Amino acid sequence: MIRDPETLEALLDAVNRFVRERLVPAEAQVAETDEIPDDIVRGMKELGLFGLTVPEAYGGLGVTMEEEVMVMLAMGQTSPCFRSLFGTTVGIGSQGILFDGTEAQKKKYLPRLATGELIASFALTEPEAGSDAASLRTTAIREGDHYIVNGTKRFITNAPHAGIFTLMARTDPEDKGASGVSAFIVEADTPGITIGKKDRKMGQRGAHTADVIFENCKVPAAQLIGGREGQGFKTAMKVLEKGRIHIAAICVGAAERMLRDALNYAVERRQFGQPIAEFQLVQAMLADSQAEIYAARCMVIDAARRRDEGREVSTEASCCKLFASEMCGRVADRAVQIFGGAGYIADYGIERFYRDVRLFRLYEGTTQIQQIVIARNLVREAMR
Ligand code: COS
Repeated sequence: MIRDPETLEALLDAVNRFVRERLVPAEAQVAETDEIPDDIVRGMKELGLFGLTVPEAYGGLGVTMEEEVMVMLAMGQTSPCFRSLFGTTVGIGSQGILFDGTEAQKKKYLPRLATGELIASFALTEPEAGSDAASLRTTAIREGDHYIVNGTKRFITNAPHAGIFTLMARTDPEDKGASGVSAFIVEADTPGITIGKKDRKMGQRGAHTADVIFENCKVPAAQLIGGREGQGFKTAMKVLEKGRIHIAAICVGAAERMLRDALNYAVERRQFGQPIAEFQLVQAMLADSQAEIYAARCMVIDAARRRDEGREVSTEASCCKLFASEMCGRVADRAVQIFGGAGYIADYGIERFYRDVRLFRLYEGTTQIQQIVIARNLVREAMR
């Protein structure tokens, strides 16, 4: 759903300009230094990117899913690390508060998230619990008006920068499954929290992940999202479901960028007396990429519209994440192939994208998890 085409167009123009003029020229530097410069972060805040999904009543732009997708298609045109900084805040980091938080929790945190003053991280994954999210072991045991949290969270995006964590922890240690899990908003400066050293990753330099270790961390009971125990796994699933459409849109944007770079290279690069773009074997790679990008783009927009209509989109969100991330991987591979030897050399940039986009098939639910979600939904429906 697009609320007002003119307002959206103005936002997209601003985002496209920002991507073109500020982010793309900074890509190599960010990859080199592993830091996003402060003036770029300021620019993101000025554009309202940190408040994209926060409702207007709490100081954000309150975009619909379709509008969010349009912004992510534009943001995807540059290094994914830039999206990662505000994307976890407007996405999985804060949506739990929005979906299931109390009014007091929304009022306390959403306005500060919307301005970018607070960065939000999503703390679900653990050393022993990734795809099997319901098996998480971090505990939050009620003692009076507090919970005592113990456990380790792993690969937590933006952990070194986070002001708050949406934390999933087991409030009922007797219940080993999903219904023993609760969600909390934990302020990062709460005593008992240690952030591990930044992970050394395959790509996406500039985006930082780390362990978050909780040792007898005393979290006020008022931080329990929605004030109800046992709802945390469902909150996490709702958050991830929406996040999958968001990430799929980023995959489409990144694939468009890689195809554009590969096409420009193919037109310039001459072999056997002609631009390599004139060879049919190269054209096949360009054509297959364009067709798959178009398919993924249509899927993502359709899923977003369905979600805006209030329809159930568990299957569609997983289809989008599965297809768009795998498609993005194929396009990255073909783009490197079209660049030939230059595709393997860092100076040309495509090698960096190839590494950066590899993560899309892994995080926020691997391809195999998306297959499981889709198949389970199909079978459940058929057996009804
Ligand atoms: N929206 C709302 N509720 C949902 C939901 C969704 N999309 N998906 C599941 N639930 C609910 C179920 O309805 C169920 O509630 P009831 O007990 O009331 O019926 C509850 O959550 C447990 O669901 P389920 O039985 O499906 O749990 P499983 O442990 O079997 O879940 C999958 C399996 C694979 C679906 C889940 O663990 C998952 O998505 N894993 C991937 C997690 C992930 O993305 N990790 C990446 C790191 S986080 S960035």
